Amino acid sequence: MVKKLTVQSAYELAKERYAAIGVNTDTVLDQLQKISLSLHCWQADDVTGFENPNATLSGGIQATGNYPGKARNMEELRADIIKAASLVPGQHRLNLHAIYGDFGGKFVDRDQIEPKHFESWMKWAKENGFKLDFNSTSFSHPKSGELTLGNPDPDIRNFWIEHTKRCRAIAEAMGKYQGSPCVMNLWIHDGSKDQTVNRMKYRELLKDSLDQIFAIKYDHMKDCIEAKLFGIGAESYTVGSYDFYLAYGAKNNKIVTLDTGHFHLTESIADKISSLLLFTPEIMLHVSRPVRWDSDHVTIMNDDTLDLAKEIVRCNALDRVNIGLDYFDASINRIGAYVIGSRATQKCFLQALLEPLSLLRDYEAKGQYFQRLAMLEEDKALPWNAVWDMFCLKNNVPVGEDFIADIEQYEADVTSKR
Ligand code: RNT
Ligand code: ZN
Repeated sequence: MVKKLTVQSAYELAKERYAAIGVNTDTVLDQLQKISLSLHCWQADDVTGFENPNATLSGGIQATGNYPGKARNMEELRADIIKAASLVPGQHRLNLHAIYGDFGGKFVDRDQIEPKHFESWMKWAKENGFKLDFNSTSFSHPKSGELTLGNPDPDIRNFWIEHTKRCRAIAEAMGKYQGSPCVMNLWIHDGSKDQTVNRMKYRELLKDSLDQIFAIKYDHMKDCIEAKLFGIGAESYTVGSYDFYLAYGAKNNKIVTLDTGHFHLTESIADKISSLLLFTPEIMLHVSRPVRWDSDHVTIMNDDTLDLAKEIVRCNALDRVNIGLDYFDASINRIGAYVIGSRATQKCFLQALLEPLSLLRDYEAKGQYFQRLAMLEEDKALPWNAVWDMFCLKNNVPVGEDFIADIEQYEADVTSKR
């Protein structure tokens, strides 16, 4: 166990070290405290949901691995989320997908869902200190096929329009109930495996579907639209591409969701932040880790995530960026996966907040580029970890690697018995 006294004295030294370059670590701790992550409920059960326990995941996404202990029902999923959140410092949100409704053991089709199917979630969330976010679910359904909101078949397209409209109404009910806007993300997998000669047609249909879906104005929810590059089995064309949603969002004042796995692998997501913020109201992030493709590996504290966090802080945009996580690894302890990814994301934001920005900007203004680069390099090795440990200590969660033992214990007591 990391000793409290060790954390406190290391923090005092770090505080002094950062003060020398004009950074107040106490202020940074307060800023970090205000950053809420939106934890994705679907990490606990490999994106299965409660519509049908034998559902197979479709829509070009995959959770690979077969680690024992996956949550099999709502009770287990809720318990796992509470456990994960107890090991992550701070107050966080929970991101639900439409297939996670409380359907009371009955089959409720997607064009029939209502706020009442999420009432128990709303109450549970309130009791446990979470605010809810929401997602429509177009995948893993007999009507999913290759095309949903972009489908030329009016029956199928209308089914999904109805589903998505209902999801917005549910998000509105959640937002009202919890007194904090519910952020609703719309992602569809529409695309085609091989070359299509109708790129325009499906996009026209999607645009029209979105116009219909967004016709009602709500006050307690926020709409996000998530683009993608390709999916498994939909490699040649994606109807909802980045250009498509960027243009739609800029024109219709909608939030564009940036999933860090949805771009060419060498593309910088960080560089998109400032451009988007000039033309769209806010940003929704799906923080993930693509390994060679949109593999949804557990988020870690890598350069991509650090760059993203730094860019958001440098844009002074923390209040305009909603930070959601989106990965699903079924090959390791799933609660551990939540905790690693959440804490890694927070560590990135912490380092971003600790950056000696005014000093760096001063160098830049004076054309002192050697000094700027030197400081950026030195910054990497400053004792941010002592500030992180203090943040964990203050929040009463395990410091450093101590959370490993907690997860092992939960595995021995709970998940291994499933
Ligand atoms: C898929 C998208 C989408 C999903 C979730 C489950 O590539 O990233 O956000 O991961 O809706
Ligand atoms: Zn995503």
